[in-house]
Amino acid sequence: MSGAPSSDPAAREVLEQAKKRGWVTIFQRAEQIKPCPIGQGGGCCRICGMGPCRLVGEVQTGVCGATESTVVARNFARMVAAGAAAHSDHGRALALLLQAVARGEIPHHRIADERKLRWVAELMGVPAEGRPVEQVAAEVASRAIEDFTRQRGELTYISRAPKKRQEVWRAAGVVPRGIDREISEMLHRTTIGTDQEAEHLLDQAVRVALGSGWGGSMLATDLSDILFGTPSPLPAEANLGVLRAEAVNVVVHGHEPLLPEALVQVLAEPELQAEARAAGAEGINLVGMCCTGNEALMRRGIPSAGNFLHQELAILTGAVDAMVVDVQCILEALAALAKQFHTRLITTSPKARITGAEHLELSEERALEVAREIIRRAIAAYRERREEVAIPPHKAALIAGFSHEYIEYMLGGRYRRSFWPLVDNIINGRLLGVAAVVGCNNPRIPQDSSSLYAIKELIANNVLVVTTGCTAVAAGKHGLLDPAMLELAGPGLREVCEAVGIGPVLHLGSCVDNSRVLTVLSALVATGGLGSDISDLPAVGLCPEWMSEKALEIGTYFAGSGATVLFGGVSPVSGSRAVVEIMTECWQARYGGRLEFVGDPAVLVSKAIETLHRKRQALGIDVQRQRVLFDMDSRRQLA
Ligand code: NFS
Repeated sequence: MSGAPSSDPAAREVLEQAKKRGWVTIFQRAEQIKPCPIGQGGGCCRICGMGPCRLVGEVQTGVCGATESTVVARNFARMVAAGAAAHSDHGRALALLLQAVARGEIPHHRIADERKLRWVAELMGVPAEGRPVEQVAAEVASRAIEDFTRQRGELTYISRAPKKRQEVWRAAGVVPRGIDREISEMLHRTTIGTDQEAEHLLDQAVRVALGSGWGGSMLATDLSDILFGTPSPLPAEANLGVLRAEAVNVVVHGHEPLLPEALVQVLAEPELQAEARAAGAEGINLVGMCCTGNEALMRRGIPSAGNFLHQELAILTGAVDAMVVDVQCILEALAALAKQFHTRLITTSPKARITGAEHLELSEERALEVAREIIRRAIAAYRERREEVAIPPHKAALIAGFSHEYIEYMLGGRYRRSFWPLVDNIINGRLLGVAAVVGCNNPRIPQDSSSLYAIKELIANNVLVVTTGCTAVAAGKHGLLDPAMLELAGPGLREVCEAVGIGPVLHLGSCVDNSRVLTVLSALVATGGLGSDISDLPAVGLCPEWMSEKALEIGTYFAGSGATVLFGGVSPVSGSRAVVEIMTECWQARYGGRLEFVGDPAVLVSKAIETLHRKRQALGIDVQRQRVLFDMDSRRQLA
């Protein structure tokens, strides 16, 4: 990769402008602030008032005597707990929303997918047959809420994992009890002078993460589907080019699906449209960003303006009239930046405010009212536009909306939903395996570069790729979610995709929707033919450009679920060789999965492909196919 900050031409164009105008973005701040190498590798302990203790050189322990492995494991475990708290709190919000809807407290809201509700009820052991939908919904909501607060016993959805996997967890003592209990216990155990054995701490990190993956996140996915509809494929577009100079542009950014759903509902109201036209605009253009963007994209085909590193860039186009945010991954810098433009930055969550932003609190009952008010504020801002509008013309067509239900249906047909065609094509060698390429942007890595490189190499080597979060948006912006991209796929993958009628890269949703990947993996095991546990499957997880604590939590639950997980970028545990060994060798022995940090994207991909071959060998299905190696020419063509 050259020294360019982004592999996205839209980003490069806006950054070029920003440089001329003296606007500062995350890209410059990342250059100015050099990360502390000790903290970066997890070796700085600041959990009490005797430190911070930086374990470096001669300093082998903290003031309390905490060793390198304890400090590094503790720091990692706390990051996992924070990530799990974020994703699970998102799930909790939906459980409470479902409860309110079931009680009739939100008249404008209906259950969108009754079939999914009844399926979830069955999984939870809630009797559904012949009962009114509200009753079933109320009980499902209570069961979901119980999963957060349970003190003893096992998380409900543990039963969705393969039997063998459940036994692995029971043997290791890591079956989550209640989602909140595990997070809270993790915080307790990482306080000064409590749990002081790295392996023991990291087992609890696995337990916390499983509580999110098979609990908070999986509930978030299921309950969103019930409340707003289960996604199925639809066409859309992605990148800054989805902003429209002549329209009132509202960017909805953050994570929770409630607001974009409300905005979609009111968007077409004649009064609002008339008000927009009276302000001189051609209409109202709603676009998404980050994971809220993914939610709206998956269910409503709302275009995505970009991923994590695009949030400031969108404002810099001068075309954003309102940027509405709720929780997670929202840059505080947006507040100061929006002030330099006419853009209204509006916070909507009772959990998150930003100094300098307008706050307009969203509650379930008032969702539509708030949505209208947001649009009105955007229209008012449109009248105040003062900077020249310069929208880079880049956008790509894509197909999004692959729920696991749809994948099963698409593979097997309407009347015989089945994962067998996928399993069969893995066994016969047309497909080498399946990879989930997920995660963030990180300004320390040229935007999207590692993710795109990994995806392209994998599909060229006949690996079916599923993607979520900001990586999914990266894939979308660069055309990789367009089925026409089949030309980049290896011959086996191409054949399978053509037969089924899909592209080689499937967008599965936002980051909580990584739980859809867990569901697909469990379904592959249940189909038979590829072993008896997730750890047997020729499947890998890659997170090439991680940045958030949530990414670490996702990686940990996949590793704890038996998958080989490879992260790019820097390692937050490089400060302790012992911790690195626990998360690779020990976890491999205990969970059949591992979490490894690999800086170099080429090594990352090689390791992923090696893993798939190794799994195939163990299953006795490995036919040696030549690895497609990219020479410089083909790389340039891809770029
Ligand atoms: Ni995931 Fe979504 Fe993006 Fe990373 Fe942030 S938006 S929850 S954490 S940056 S993928």
